[in-house]
Amino acid sequence: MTTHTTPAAQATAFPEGFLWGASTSAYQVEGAWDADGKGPSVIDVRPSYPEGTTDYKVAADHYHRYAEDVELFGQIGLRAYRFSIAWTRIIPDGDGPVNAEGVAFYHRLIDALLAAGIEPIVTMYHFDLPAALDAQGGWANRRTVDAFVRFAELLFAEYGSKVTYWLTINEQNMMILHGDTLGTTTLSGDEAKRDLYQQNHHMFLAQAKAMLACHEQLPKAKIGPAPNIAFVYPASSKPEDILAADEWQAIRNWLYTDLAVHGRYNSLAWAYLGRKGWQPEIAEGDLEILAAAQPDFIAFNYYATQTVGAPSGDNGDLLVRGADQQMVRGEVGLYRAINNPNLPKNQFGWEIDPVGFRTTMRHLWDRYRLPLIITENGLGAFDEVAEDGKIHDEYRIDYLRRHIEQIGLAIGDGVDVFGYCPWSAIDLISTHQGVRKRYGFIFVDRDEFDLKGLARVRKESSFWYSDVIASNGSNLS
Ligand code: BGP
Repeated sequence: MTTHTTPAAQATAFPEGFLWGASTSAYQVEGAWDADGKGPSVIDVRPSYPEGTTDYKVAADHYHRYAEDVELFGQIGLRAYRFSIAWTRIIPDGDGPVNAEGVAFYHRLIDALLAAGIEPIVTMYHFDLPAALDAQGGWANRRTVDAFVRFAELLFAEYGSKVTYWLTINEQNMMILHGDTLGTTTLSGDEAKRDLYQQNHHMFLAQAKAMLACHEQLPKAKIGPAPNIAFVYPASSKPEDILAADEWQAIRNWLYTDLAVHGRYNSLAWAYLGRKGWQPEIAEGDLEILAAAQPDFIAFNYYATQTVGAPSGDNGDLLVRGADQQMVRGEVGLYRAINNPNLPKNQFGWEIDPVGFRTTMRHLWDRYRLPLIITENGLGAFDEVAEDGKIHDEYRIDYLRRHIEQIGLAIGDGVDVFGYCPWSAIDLISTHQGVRKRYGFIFVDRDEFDLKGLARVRKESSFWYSDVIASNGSNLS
């Protein structure tokens, strides 16, 4: 449906060594939530789970089946696998004793990946804060910063001889803007928002200290942030629409990347926080630490762009349809949420915008001149096993093809992109819709209420992706 009438639409070959990969996160794929000494995370102690899913804590049981899974990743031909390490497997209460069995699990996983020729890309924290730290205030408590830095240093010491690529915090911006994976709070209104931006500041500090420690401990390693970046379009060429788009762009995107790269608060976002009375307290020395830390690359997750217009100042500025992290919500008086009439939506209401992917890459490159890696992108769908026993996910192939094409075009634009890890390597638990909403290249035979055998079956998209990888992106047919 996209027409390629864009200027300079000249794709360039993907560079040698391009990291064709796929992604998961610990709590969504591993299961074994309390096995072998693992402590509970905020995810494990949630009072309810998406869609009332039972056996949520089994997930895809990757903890017990990682060897079979890595073998399948090898068959697909993955050159990289982005996964997260569960903090509570390594340090069950977040800052106490180390759990040797948890440490050993990730050694086994990393060793299996390396033996299969797959580059491990490690996220240090993907939504699963230790529940014991949450009970002490979570990220609102500065001690969590120290706990994270200790955890990070331990990971570097344990796995640093095997892992080159490190990601600090997955989608810090989505945790702040949507909040449901952050931890518990009893606050509300402005107090809750102020607290949220204090947590945000502490996460920035934790990230900066982890980047500094990484460079000190592992001179050859590379580390970067992993926000969700969605380019923001103005609804029209009206000057007021442009201003509104700038506001949301700063608050949603640039606040996080400016801080990670330049070590300073984006000024539009800072002014917004000031008007609201939500600016965090900055302790002596914090700004120096933020400024001293430098990422080696920017990893980002991309699913959709967002479109906003000038606000009307009433509830009409809000999009009232249970907006999740990929839908623009709007903020009364600041920017109005707009349904982009030029874009189709997936069955969960997320706009599909491959060209916006190119725009997002171009802007990230232009702003920061750091190499980019895409650590999530993909299509959730209710996949079914057909009568022939196969999973015919042509819709996913179409989605991925159209996004990979845009990476080629972005490379042609001069953008340095060194990897693509779509979501997800294997079916796992969705953050919002339980088990039936699937993203994987590999089907896992279970549903919401029946664990069945958890058998693995490669989907048609995985065979297509094998050809893409084997041709280094030149064969997308
Ligand atoms: C991102 C998260 C992932 C994943 C993905 C898909 O925001 O980093 O953990 O869940 O979104 O979202 P969902 O599972 O809600 O479809």
